Amino acid sequence: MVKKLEAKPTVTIRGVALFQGLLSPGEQVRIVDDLRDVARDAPFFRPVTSRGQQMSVRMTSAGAVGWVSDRRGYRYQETHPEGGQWPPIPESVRAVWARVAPGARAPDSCLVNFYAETARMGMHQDRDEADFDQPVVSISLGDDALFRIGNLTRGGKTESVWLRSGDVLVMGGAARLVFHGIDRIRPGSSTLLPEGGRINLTLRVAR
Ligand code: MD3
Ligand code: FE
Repeated sequence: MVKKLEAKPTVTIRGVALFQGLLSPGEQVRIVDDLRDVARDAPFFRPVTSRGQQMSVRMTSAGAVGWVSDRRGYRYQETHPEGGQWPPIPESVRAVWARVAPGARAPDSCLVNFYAETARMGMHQDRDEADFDQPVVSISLGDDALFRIGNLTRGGKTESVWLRSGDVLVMGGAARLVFHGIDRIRPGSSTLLPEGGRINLTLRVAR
């Protein structure tokens, strides 16, 4: 029996495919180790919105382009805000994309979001990418997070689900442009990150 390479979602919520427990503890540790190297080359920064508000989530990126936000607005760019290129997307991370989005183009951007105890992310759409036919893949690591999914326009009824370390989400098709956010994390719910908190990776075809 060979190791299964393609995965099936455990549940689908409003078109978002959730693969619960897809990553083994060993795979999660390997990804976190690889992210330490990413953060050494491309340190986490605190983005500022175009309205001048600091976001509570800290971010960095890997890949040809990274997502940045400052008073000039949101965009993907080839350099870290402090200068220099982004490090390559680790193989341990690209392997997850291959398992859950085998037909898609290769990702050229991996956004790394770090949530300390009180960090959150308001409801928004991901629409800075060039090709909405390509999926977005999210990997949850560390503490549990309450993920909220809404509609194709702001407002209306929403549904929530707790994301746990090792869970993977795939946003494709009609779900690609749905509003979504993170209401809160559950501090102390995972021992993966020695200092606590949560890391979310979002793999994208940005260009
Ligand atoms: C649904 N991140 O970085 S990941 C983001 O947990 C972002 O850090 C959240 O939203 C986080 O933009 C949620 C799950 C996710 C990511 C992208 C999506 C859900 C999505 C794009 C479209 C629809
Ligand atoms: Fe998003």
